[in-house]
Amino acid sequence: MSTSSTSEFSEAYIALGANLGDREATLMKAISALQEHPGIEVLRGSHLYETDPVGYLDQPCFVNMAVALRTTLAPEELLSVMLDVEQRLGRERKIRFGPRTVDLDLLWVAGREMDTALLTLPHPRMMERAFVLIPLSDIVPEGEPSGLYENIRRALGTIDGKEGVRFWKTYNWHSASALSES
Ligand code: X6L
Ligand code: MG
Ligand code: MG
Repeated sequence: MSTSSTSEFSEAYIALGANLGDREATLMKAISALQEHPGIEVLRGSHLYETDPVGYLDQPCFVNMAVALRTTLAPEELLSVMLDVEQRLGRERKIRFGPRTVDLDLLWVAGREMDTALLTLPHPRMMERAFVLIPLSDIVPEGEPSGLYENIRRALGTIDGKEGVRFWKTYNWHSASALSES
């Protein structure tokens, strides 16, 4: 029997970014909002990085980070929770690739590959973006069975733009329920 397809939890990784308002406070609120959802447990958080904008250059620097979570939700349900969190924190969609209060991107869900109109997994551009890979490499364990860690390391060896990602602040997520289980 396959454990990944029958487990009540899936492990997943999300990238977060913000470049308007109090960027750090907004990211912390987004993580708290995810954690407060009954079907989501935030397991680990990366450090915070200040990053030069990519794609649309005439906008403020971002703060980017990544979180690991486990969830009972299907990927589409998790995505819908993420979009709801973006809305509640005041995300407005104006300029494509432009400034945003907060952005939550679903990168990877254990054992899941999919390509629908709503969602592609793994995220098709995650291995091209230093502002995603550098935070992600903080929280993906070396022994991750799919080889995700090695894929991140390989991508980080070849991509451009790593100098545009600067360590900004340490961050340690302490999950209340993960602690109570241990
Ligand atoms: C050519 C054309 C090369 C477009 C790159 C890259 C477009 C990334 C969009 C691209 C291109 C994106 C963030 C950001 C954005 C972020 C930082 C995107 C979506 N989001 N820059 N730019 N952090 N530093 O979270 O990822 S827009
Ligand atoms: Mg994004
Ligand atoms: Mg997005």
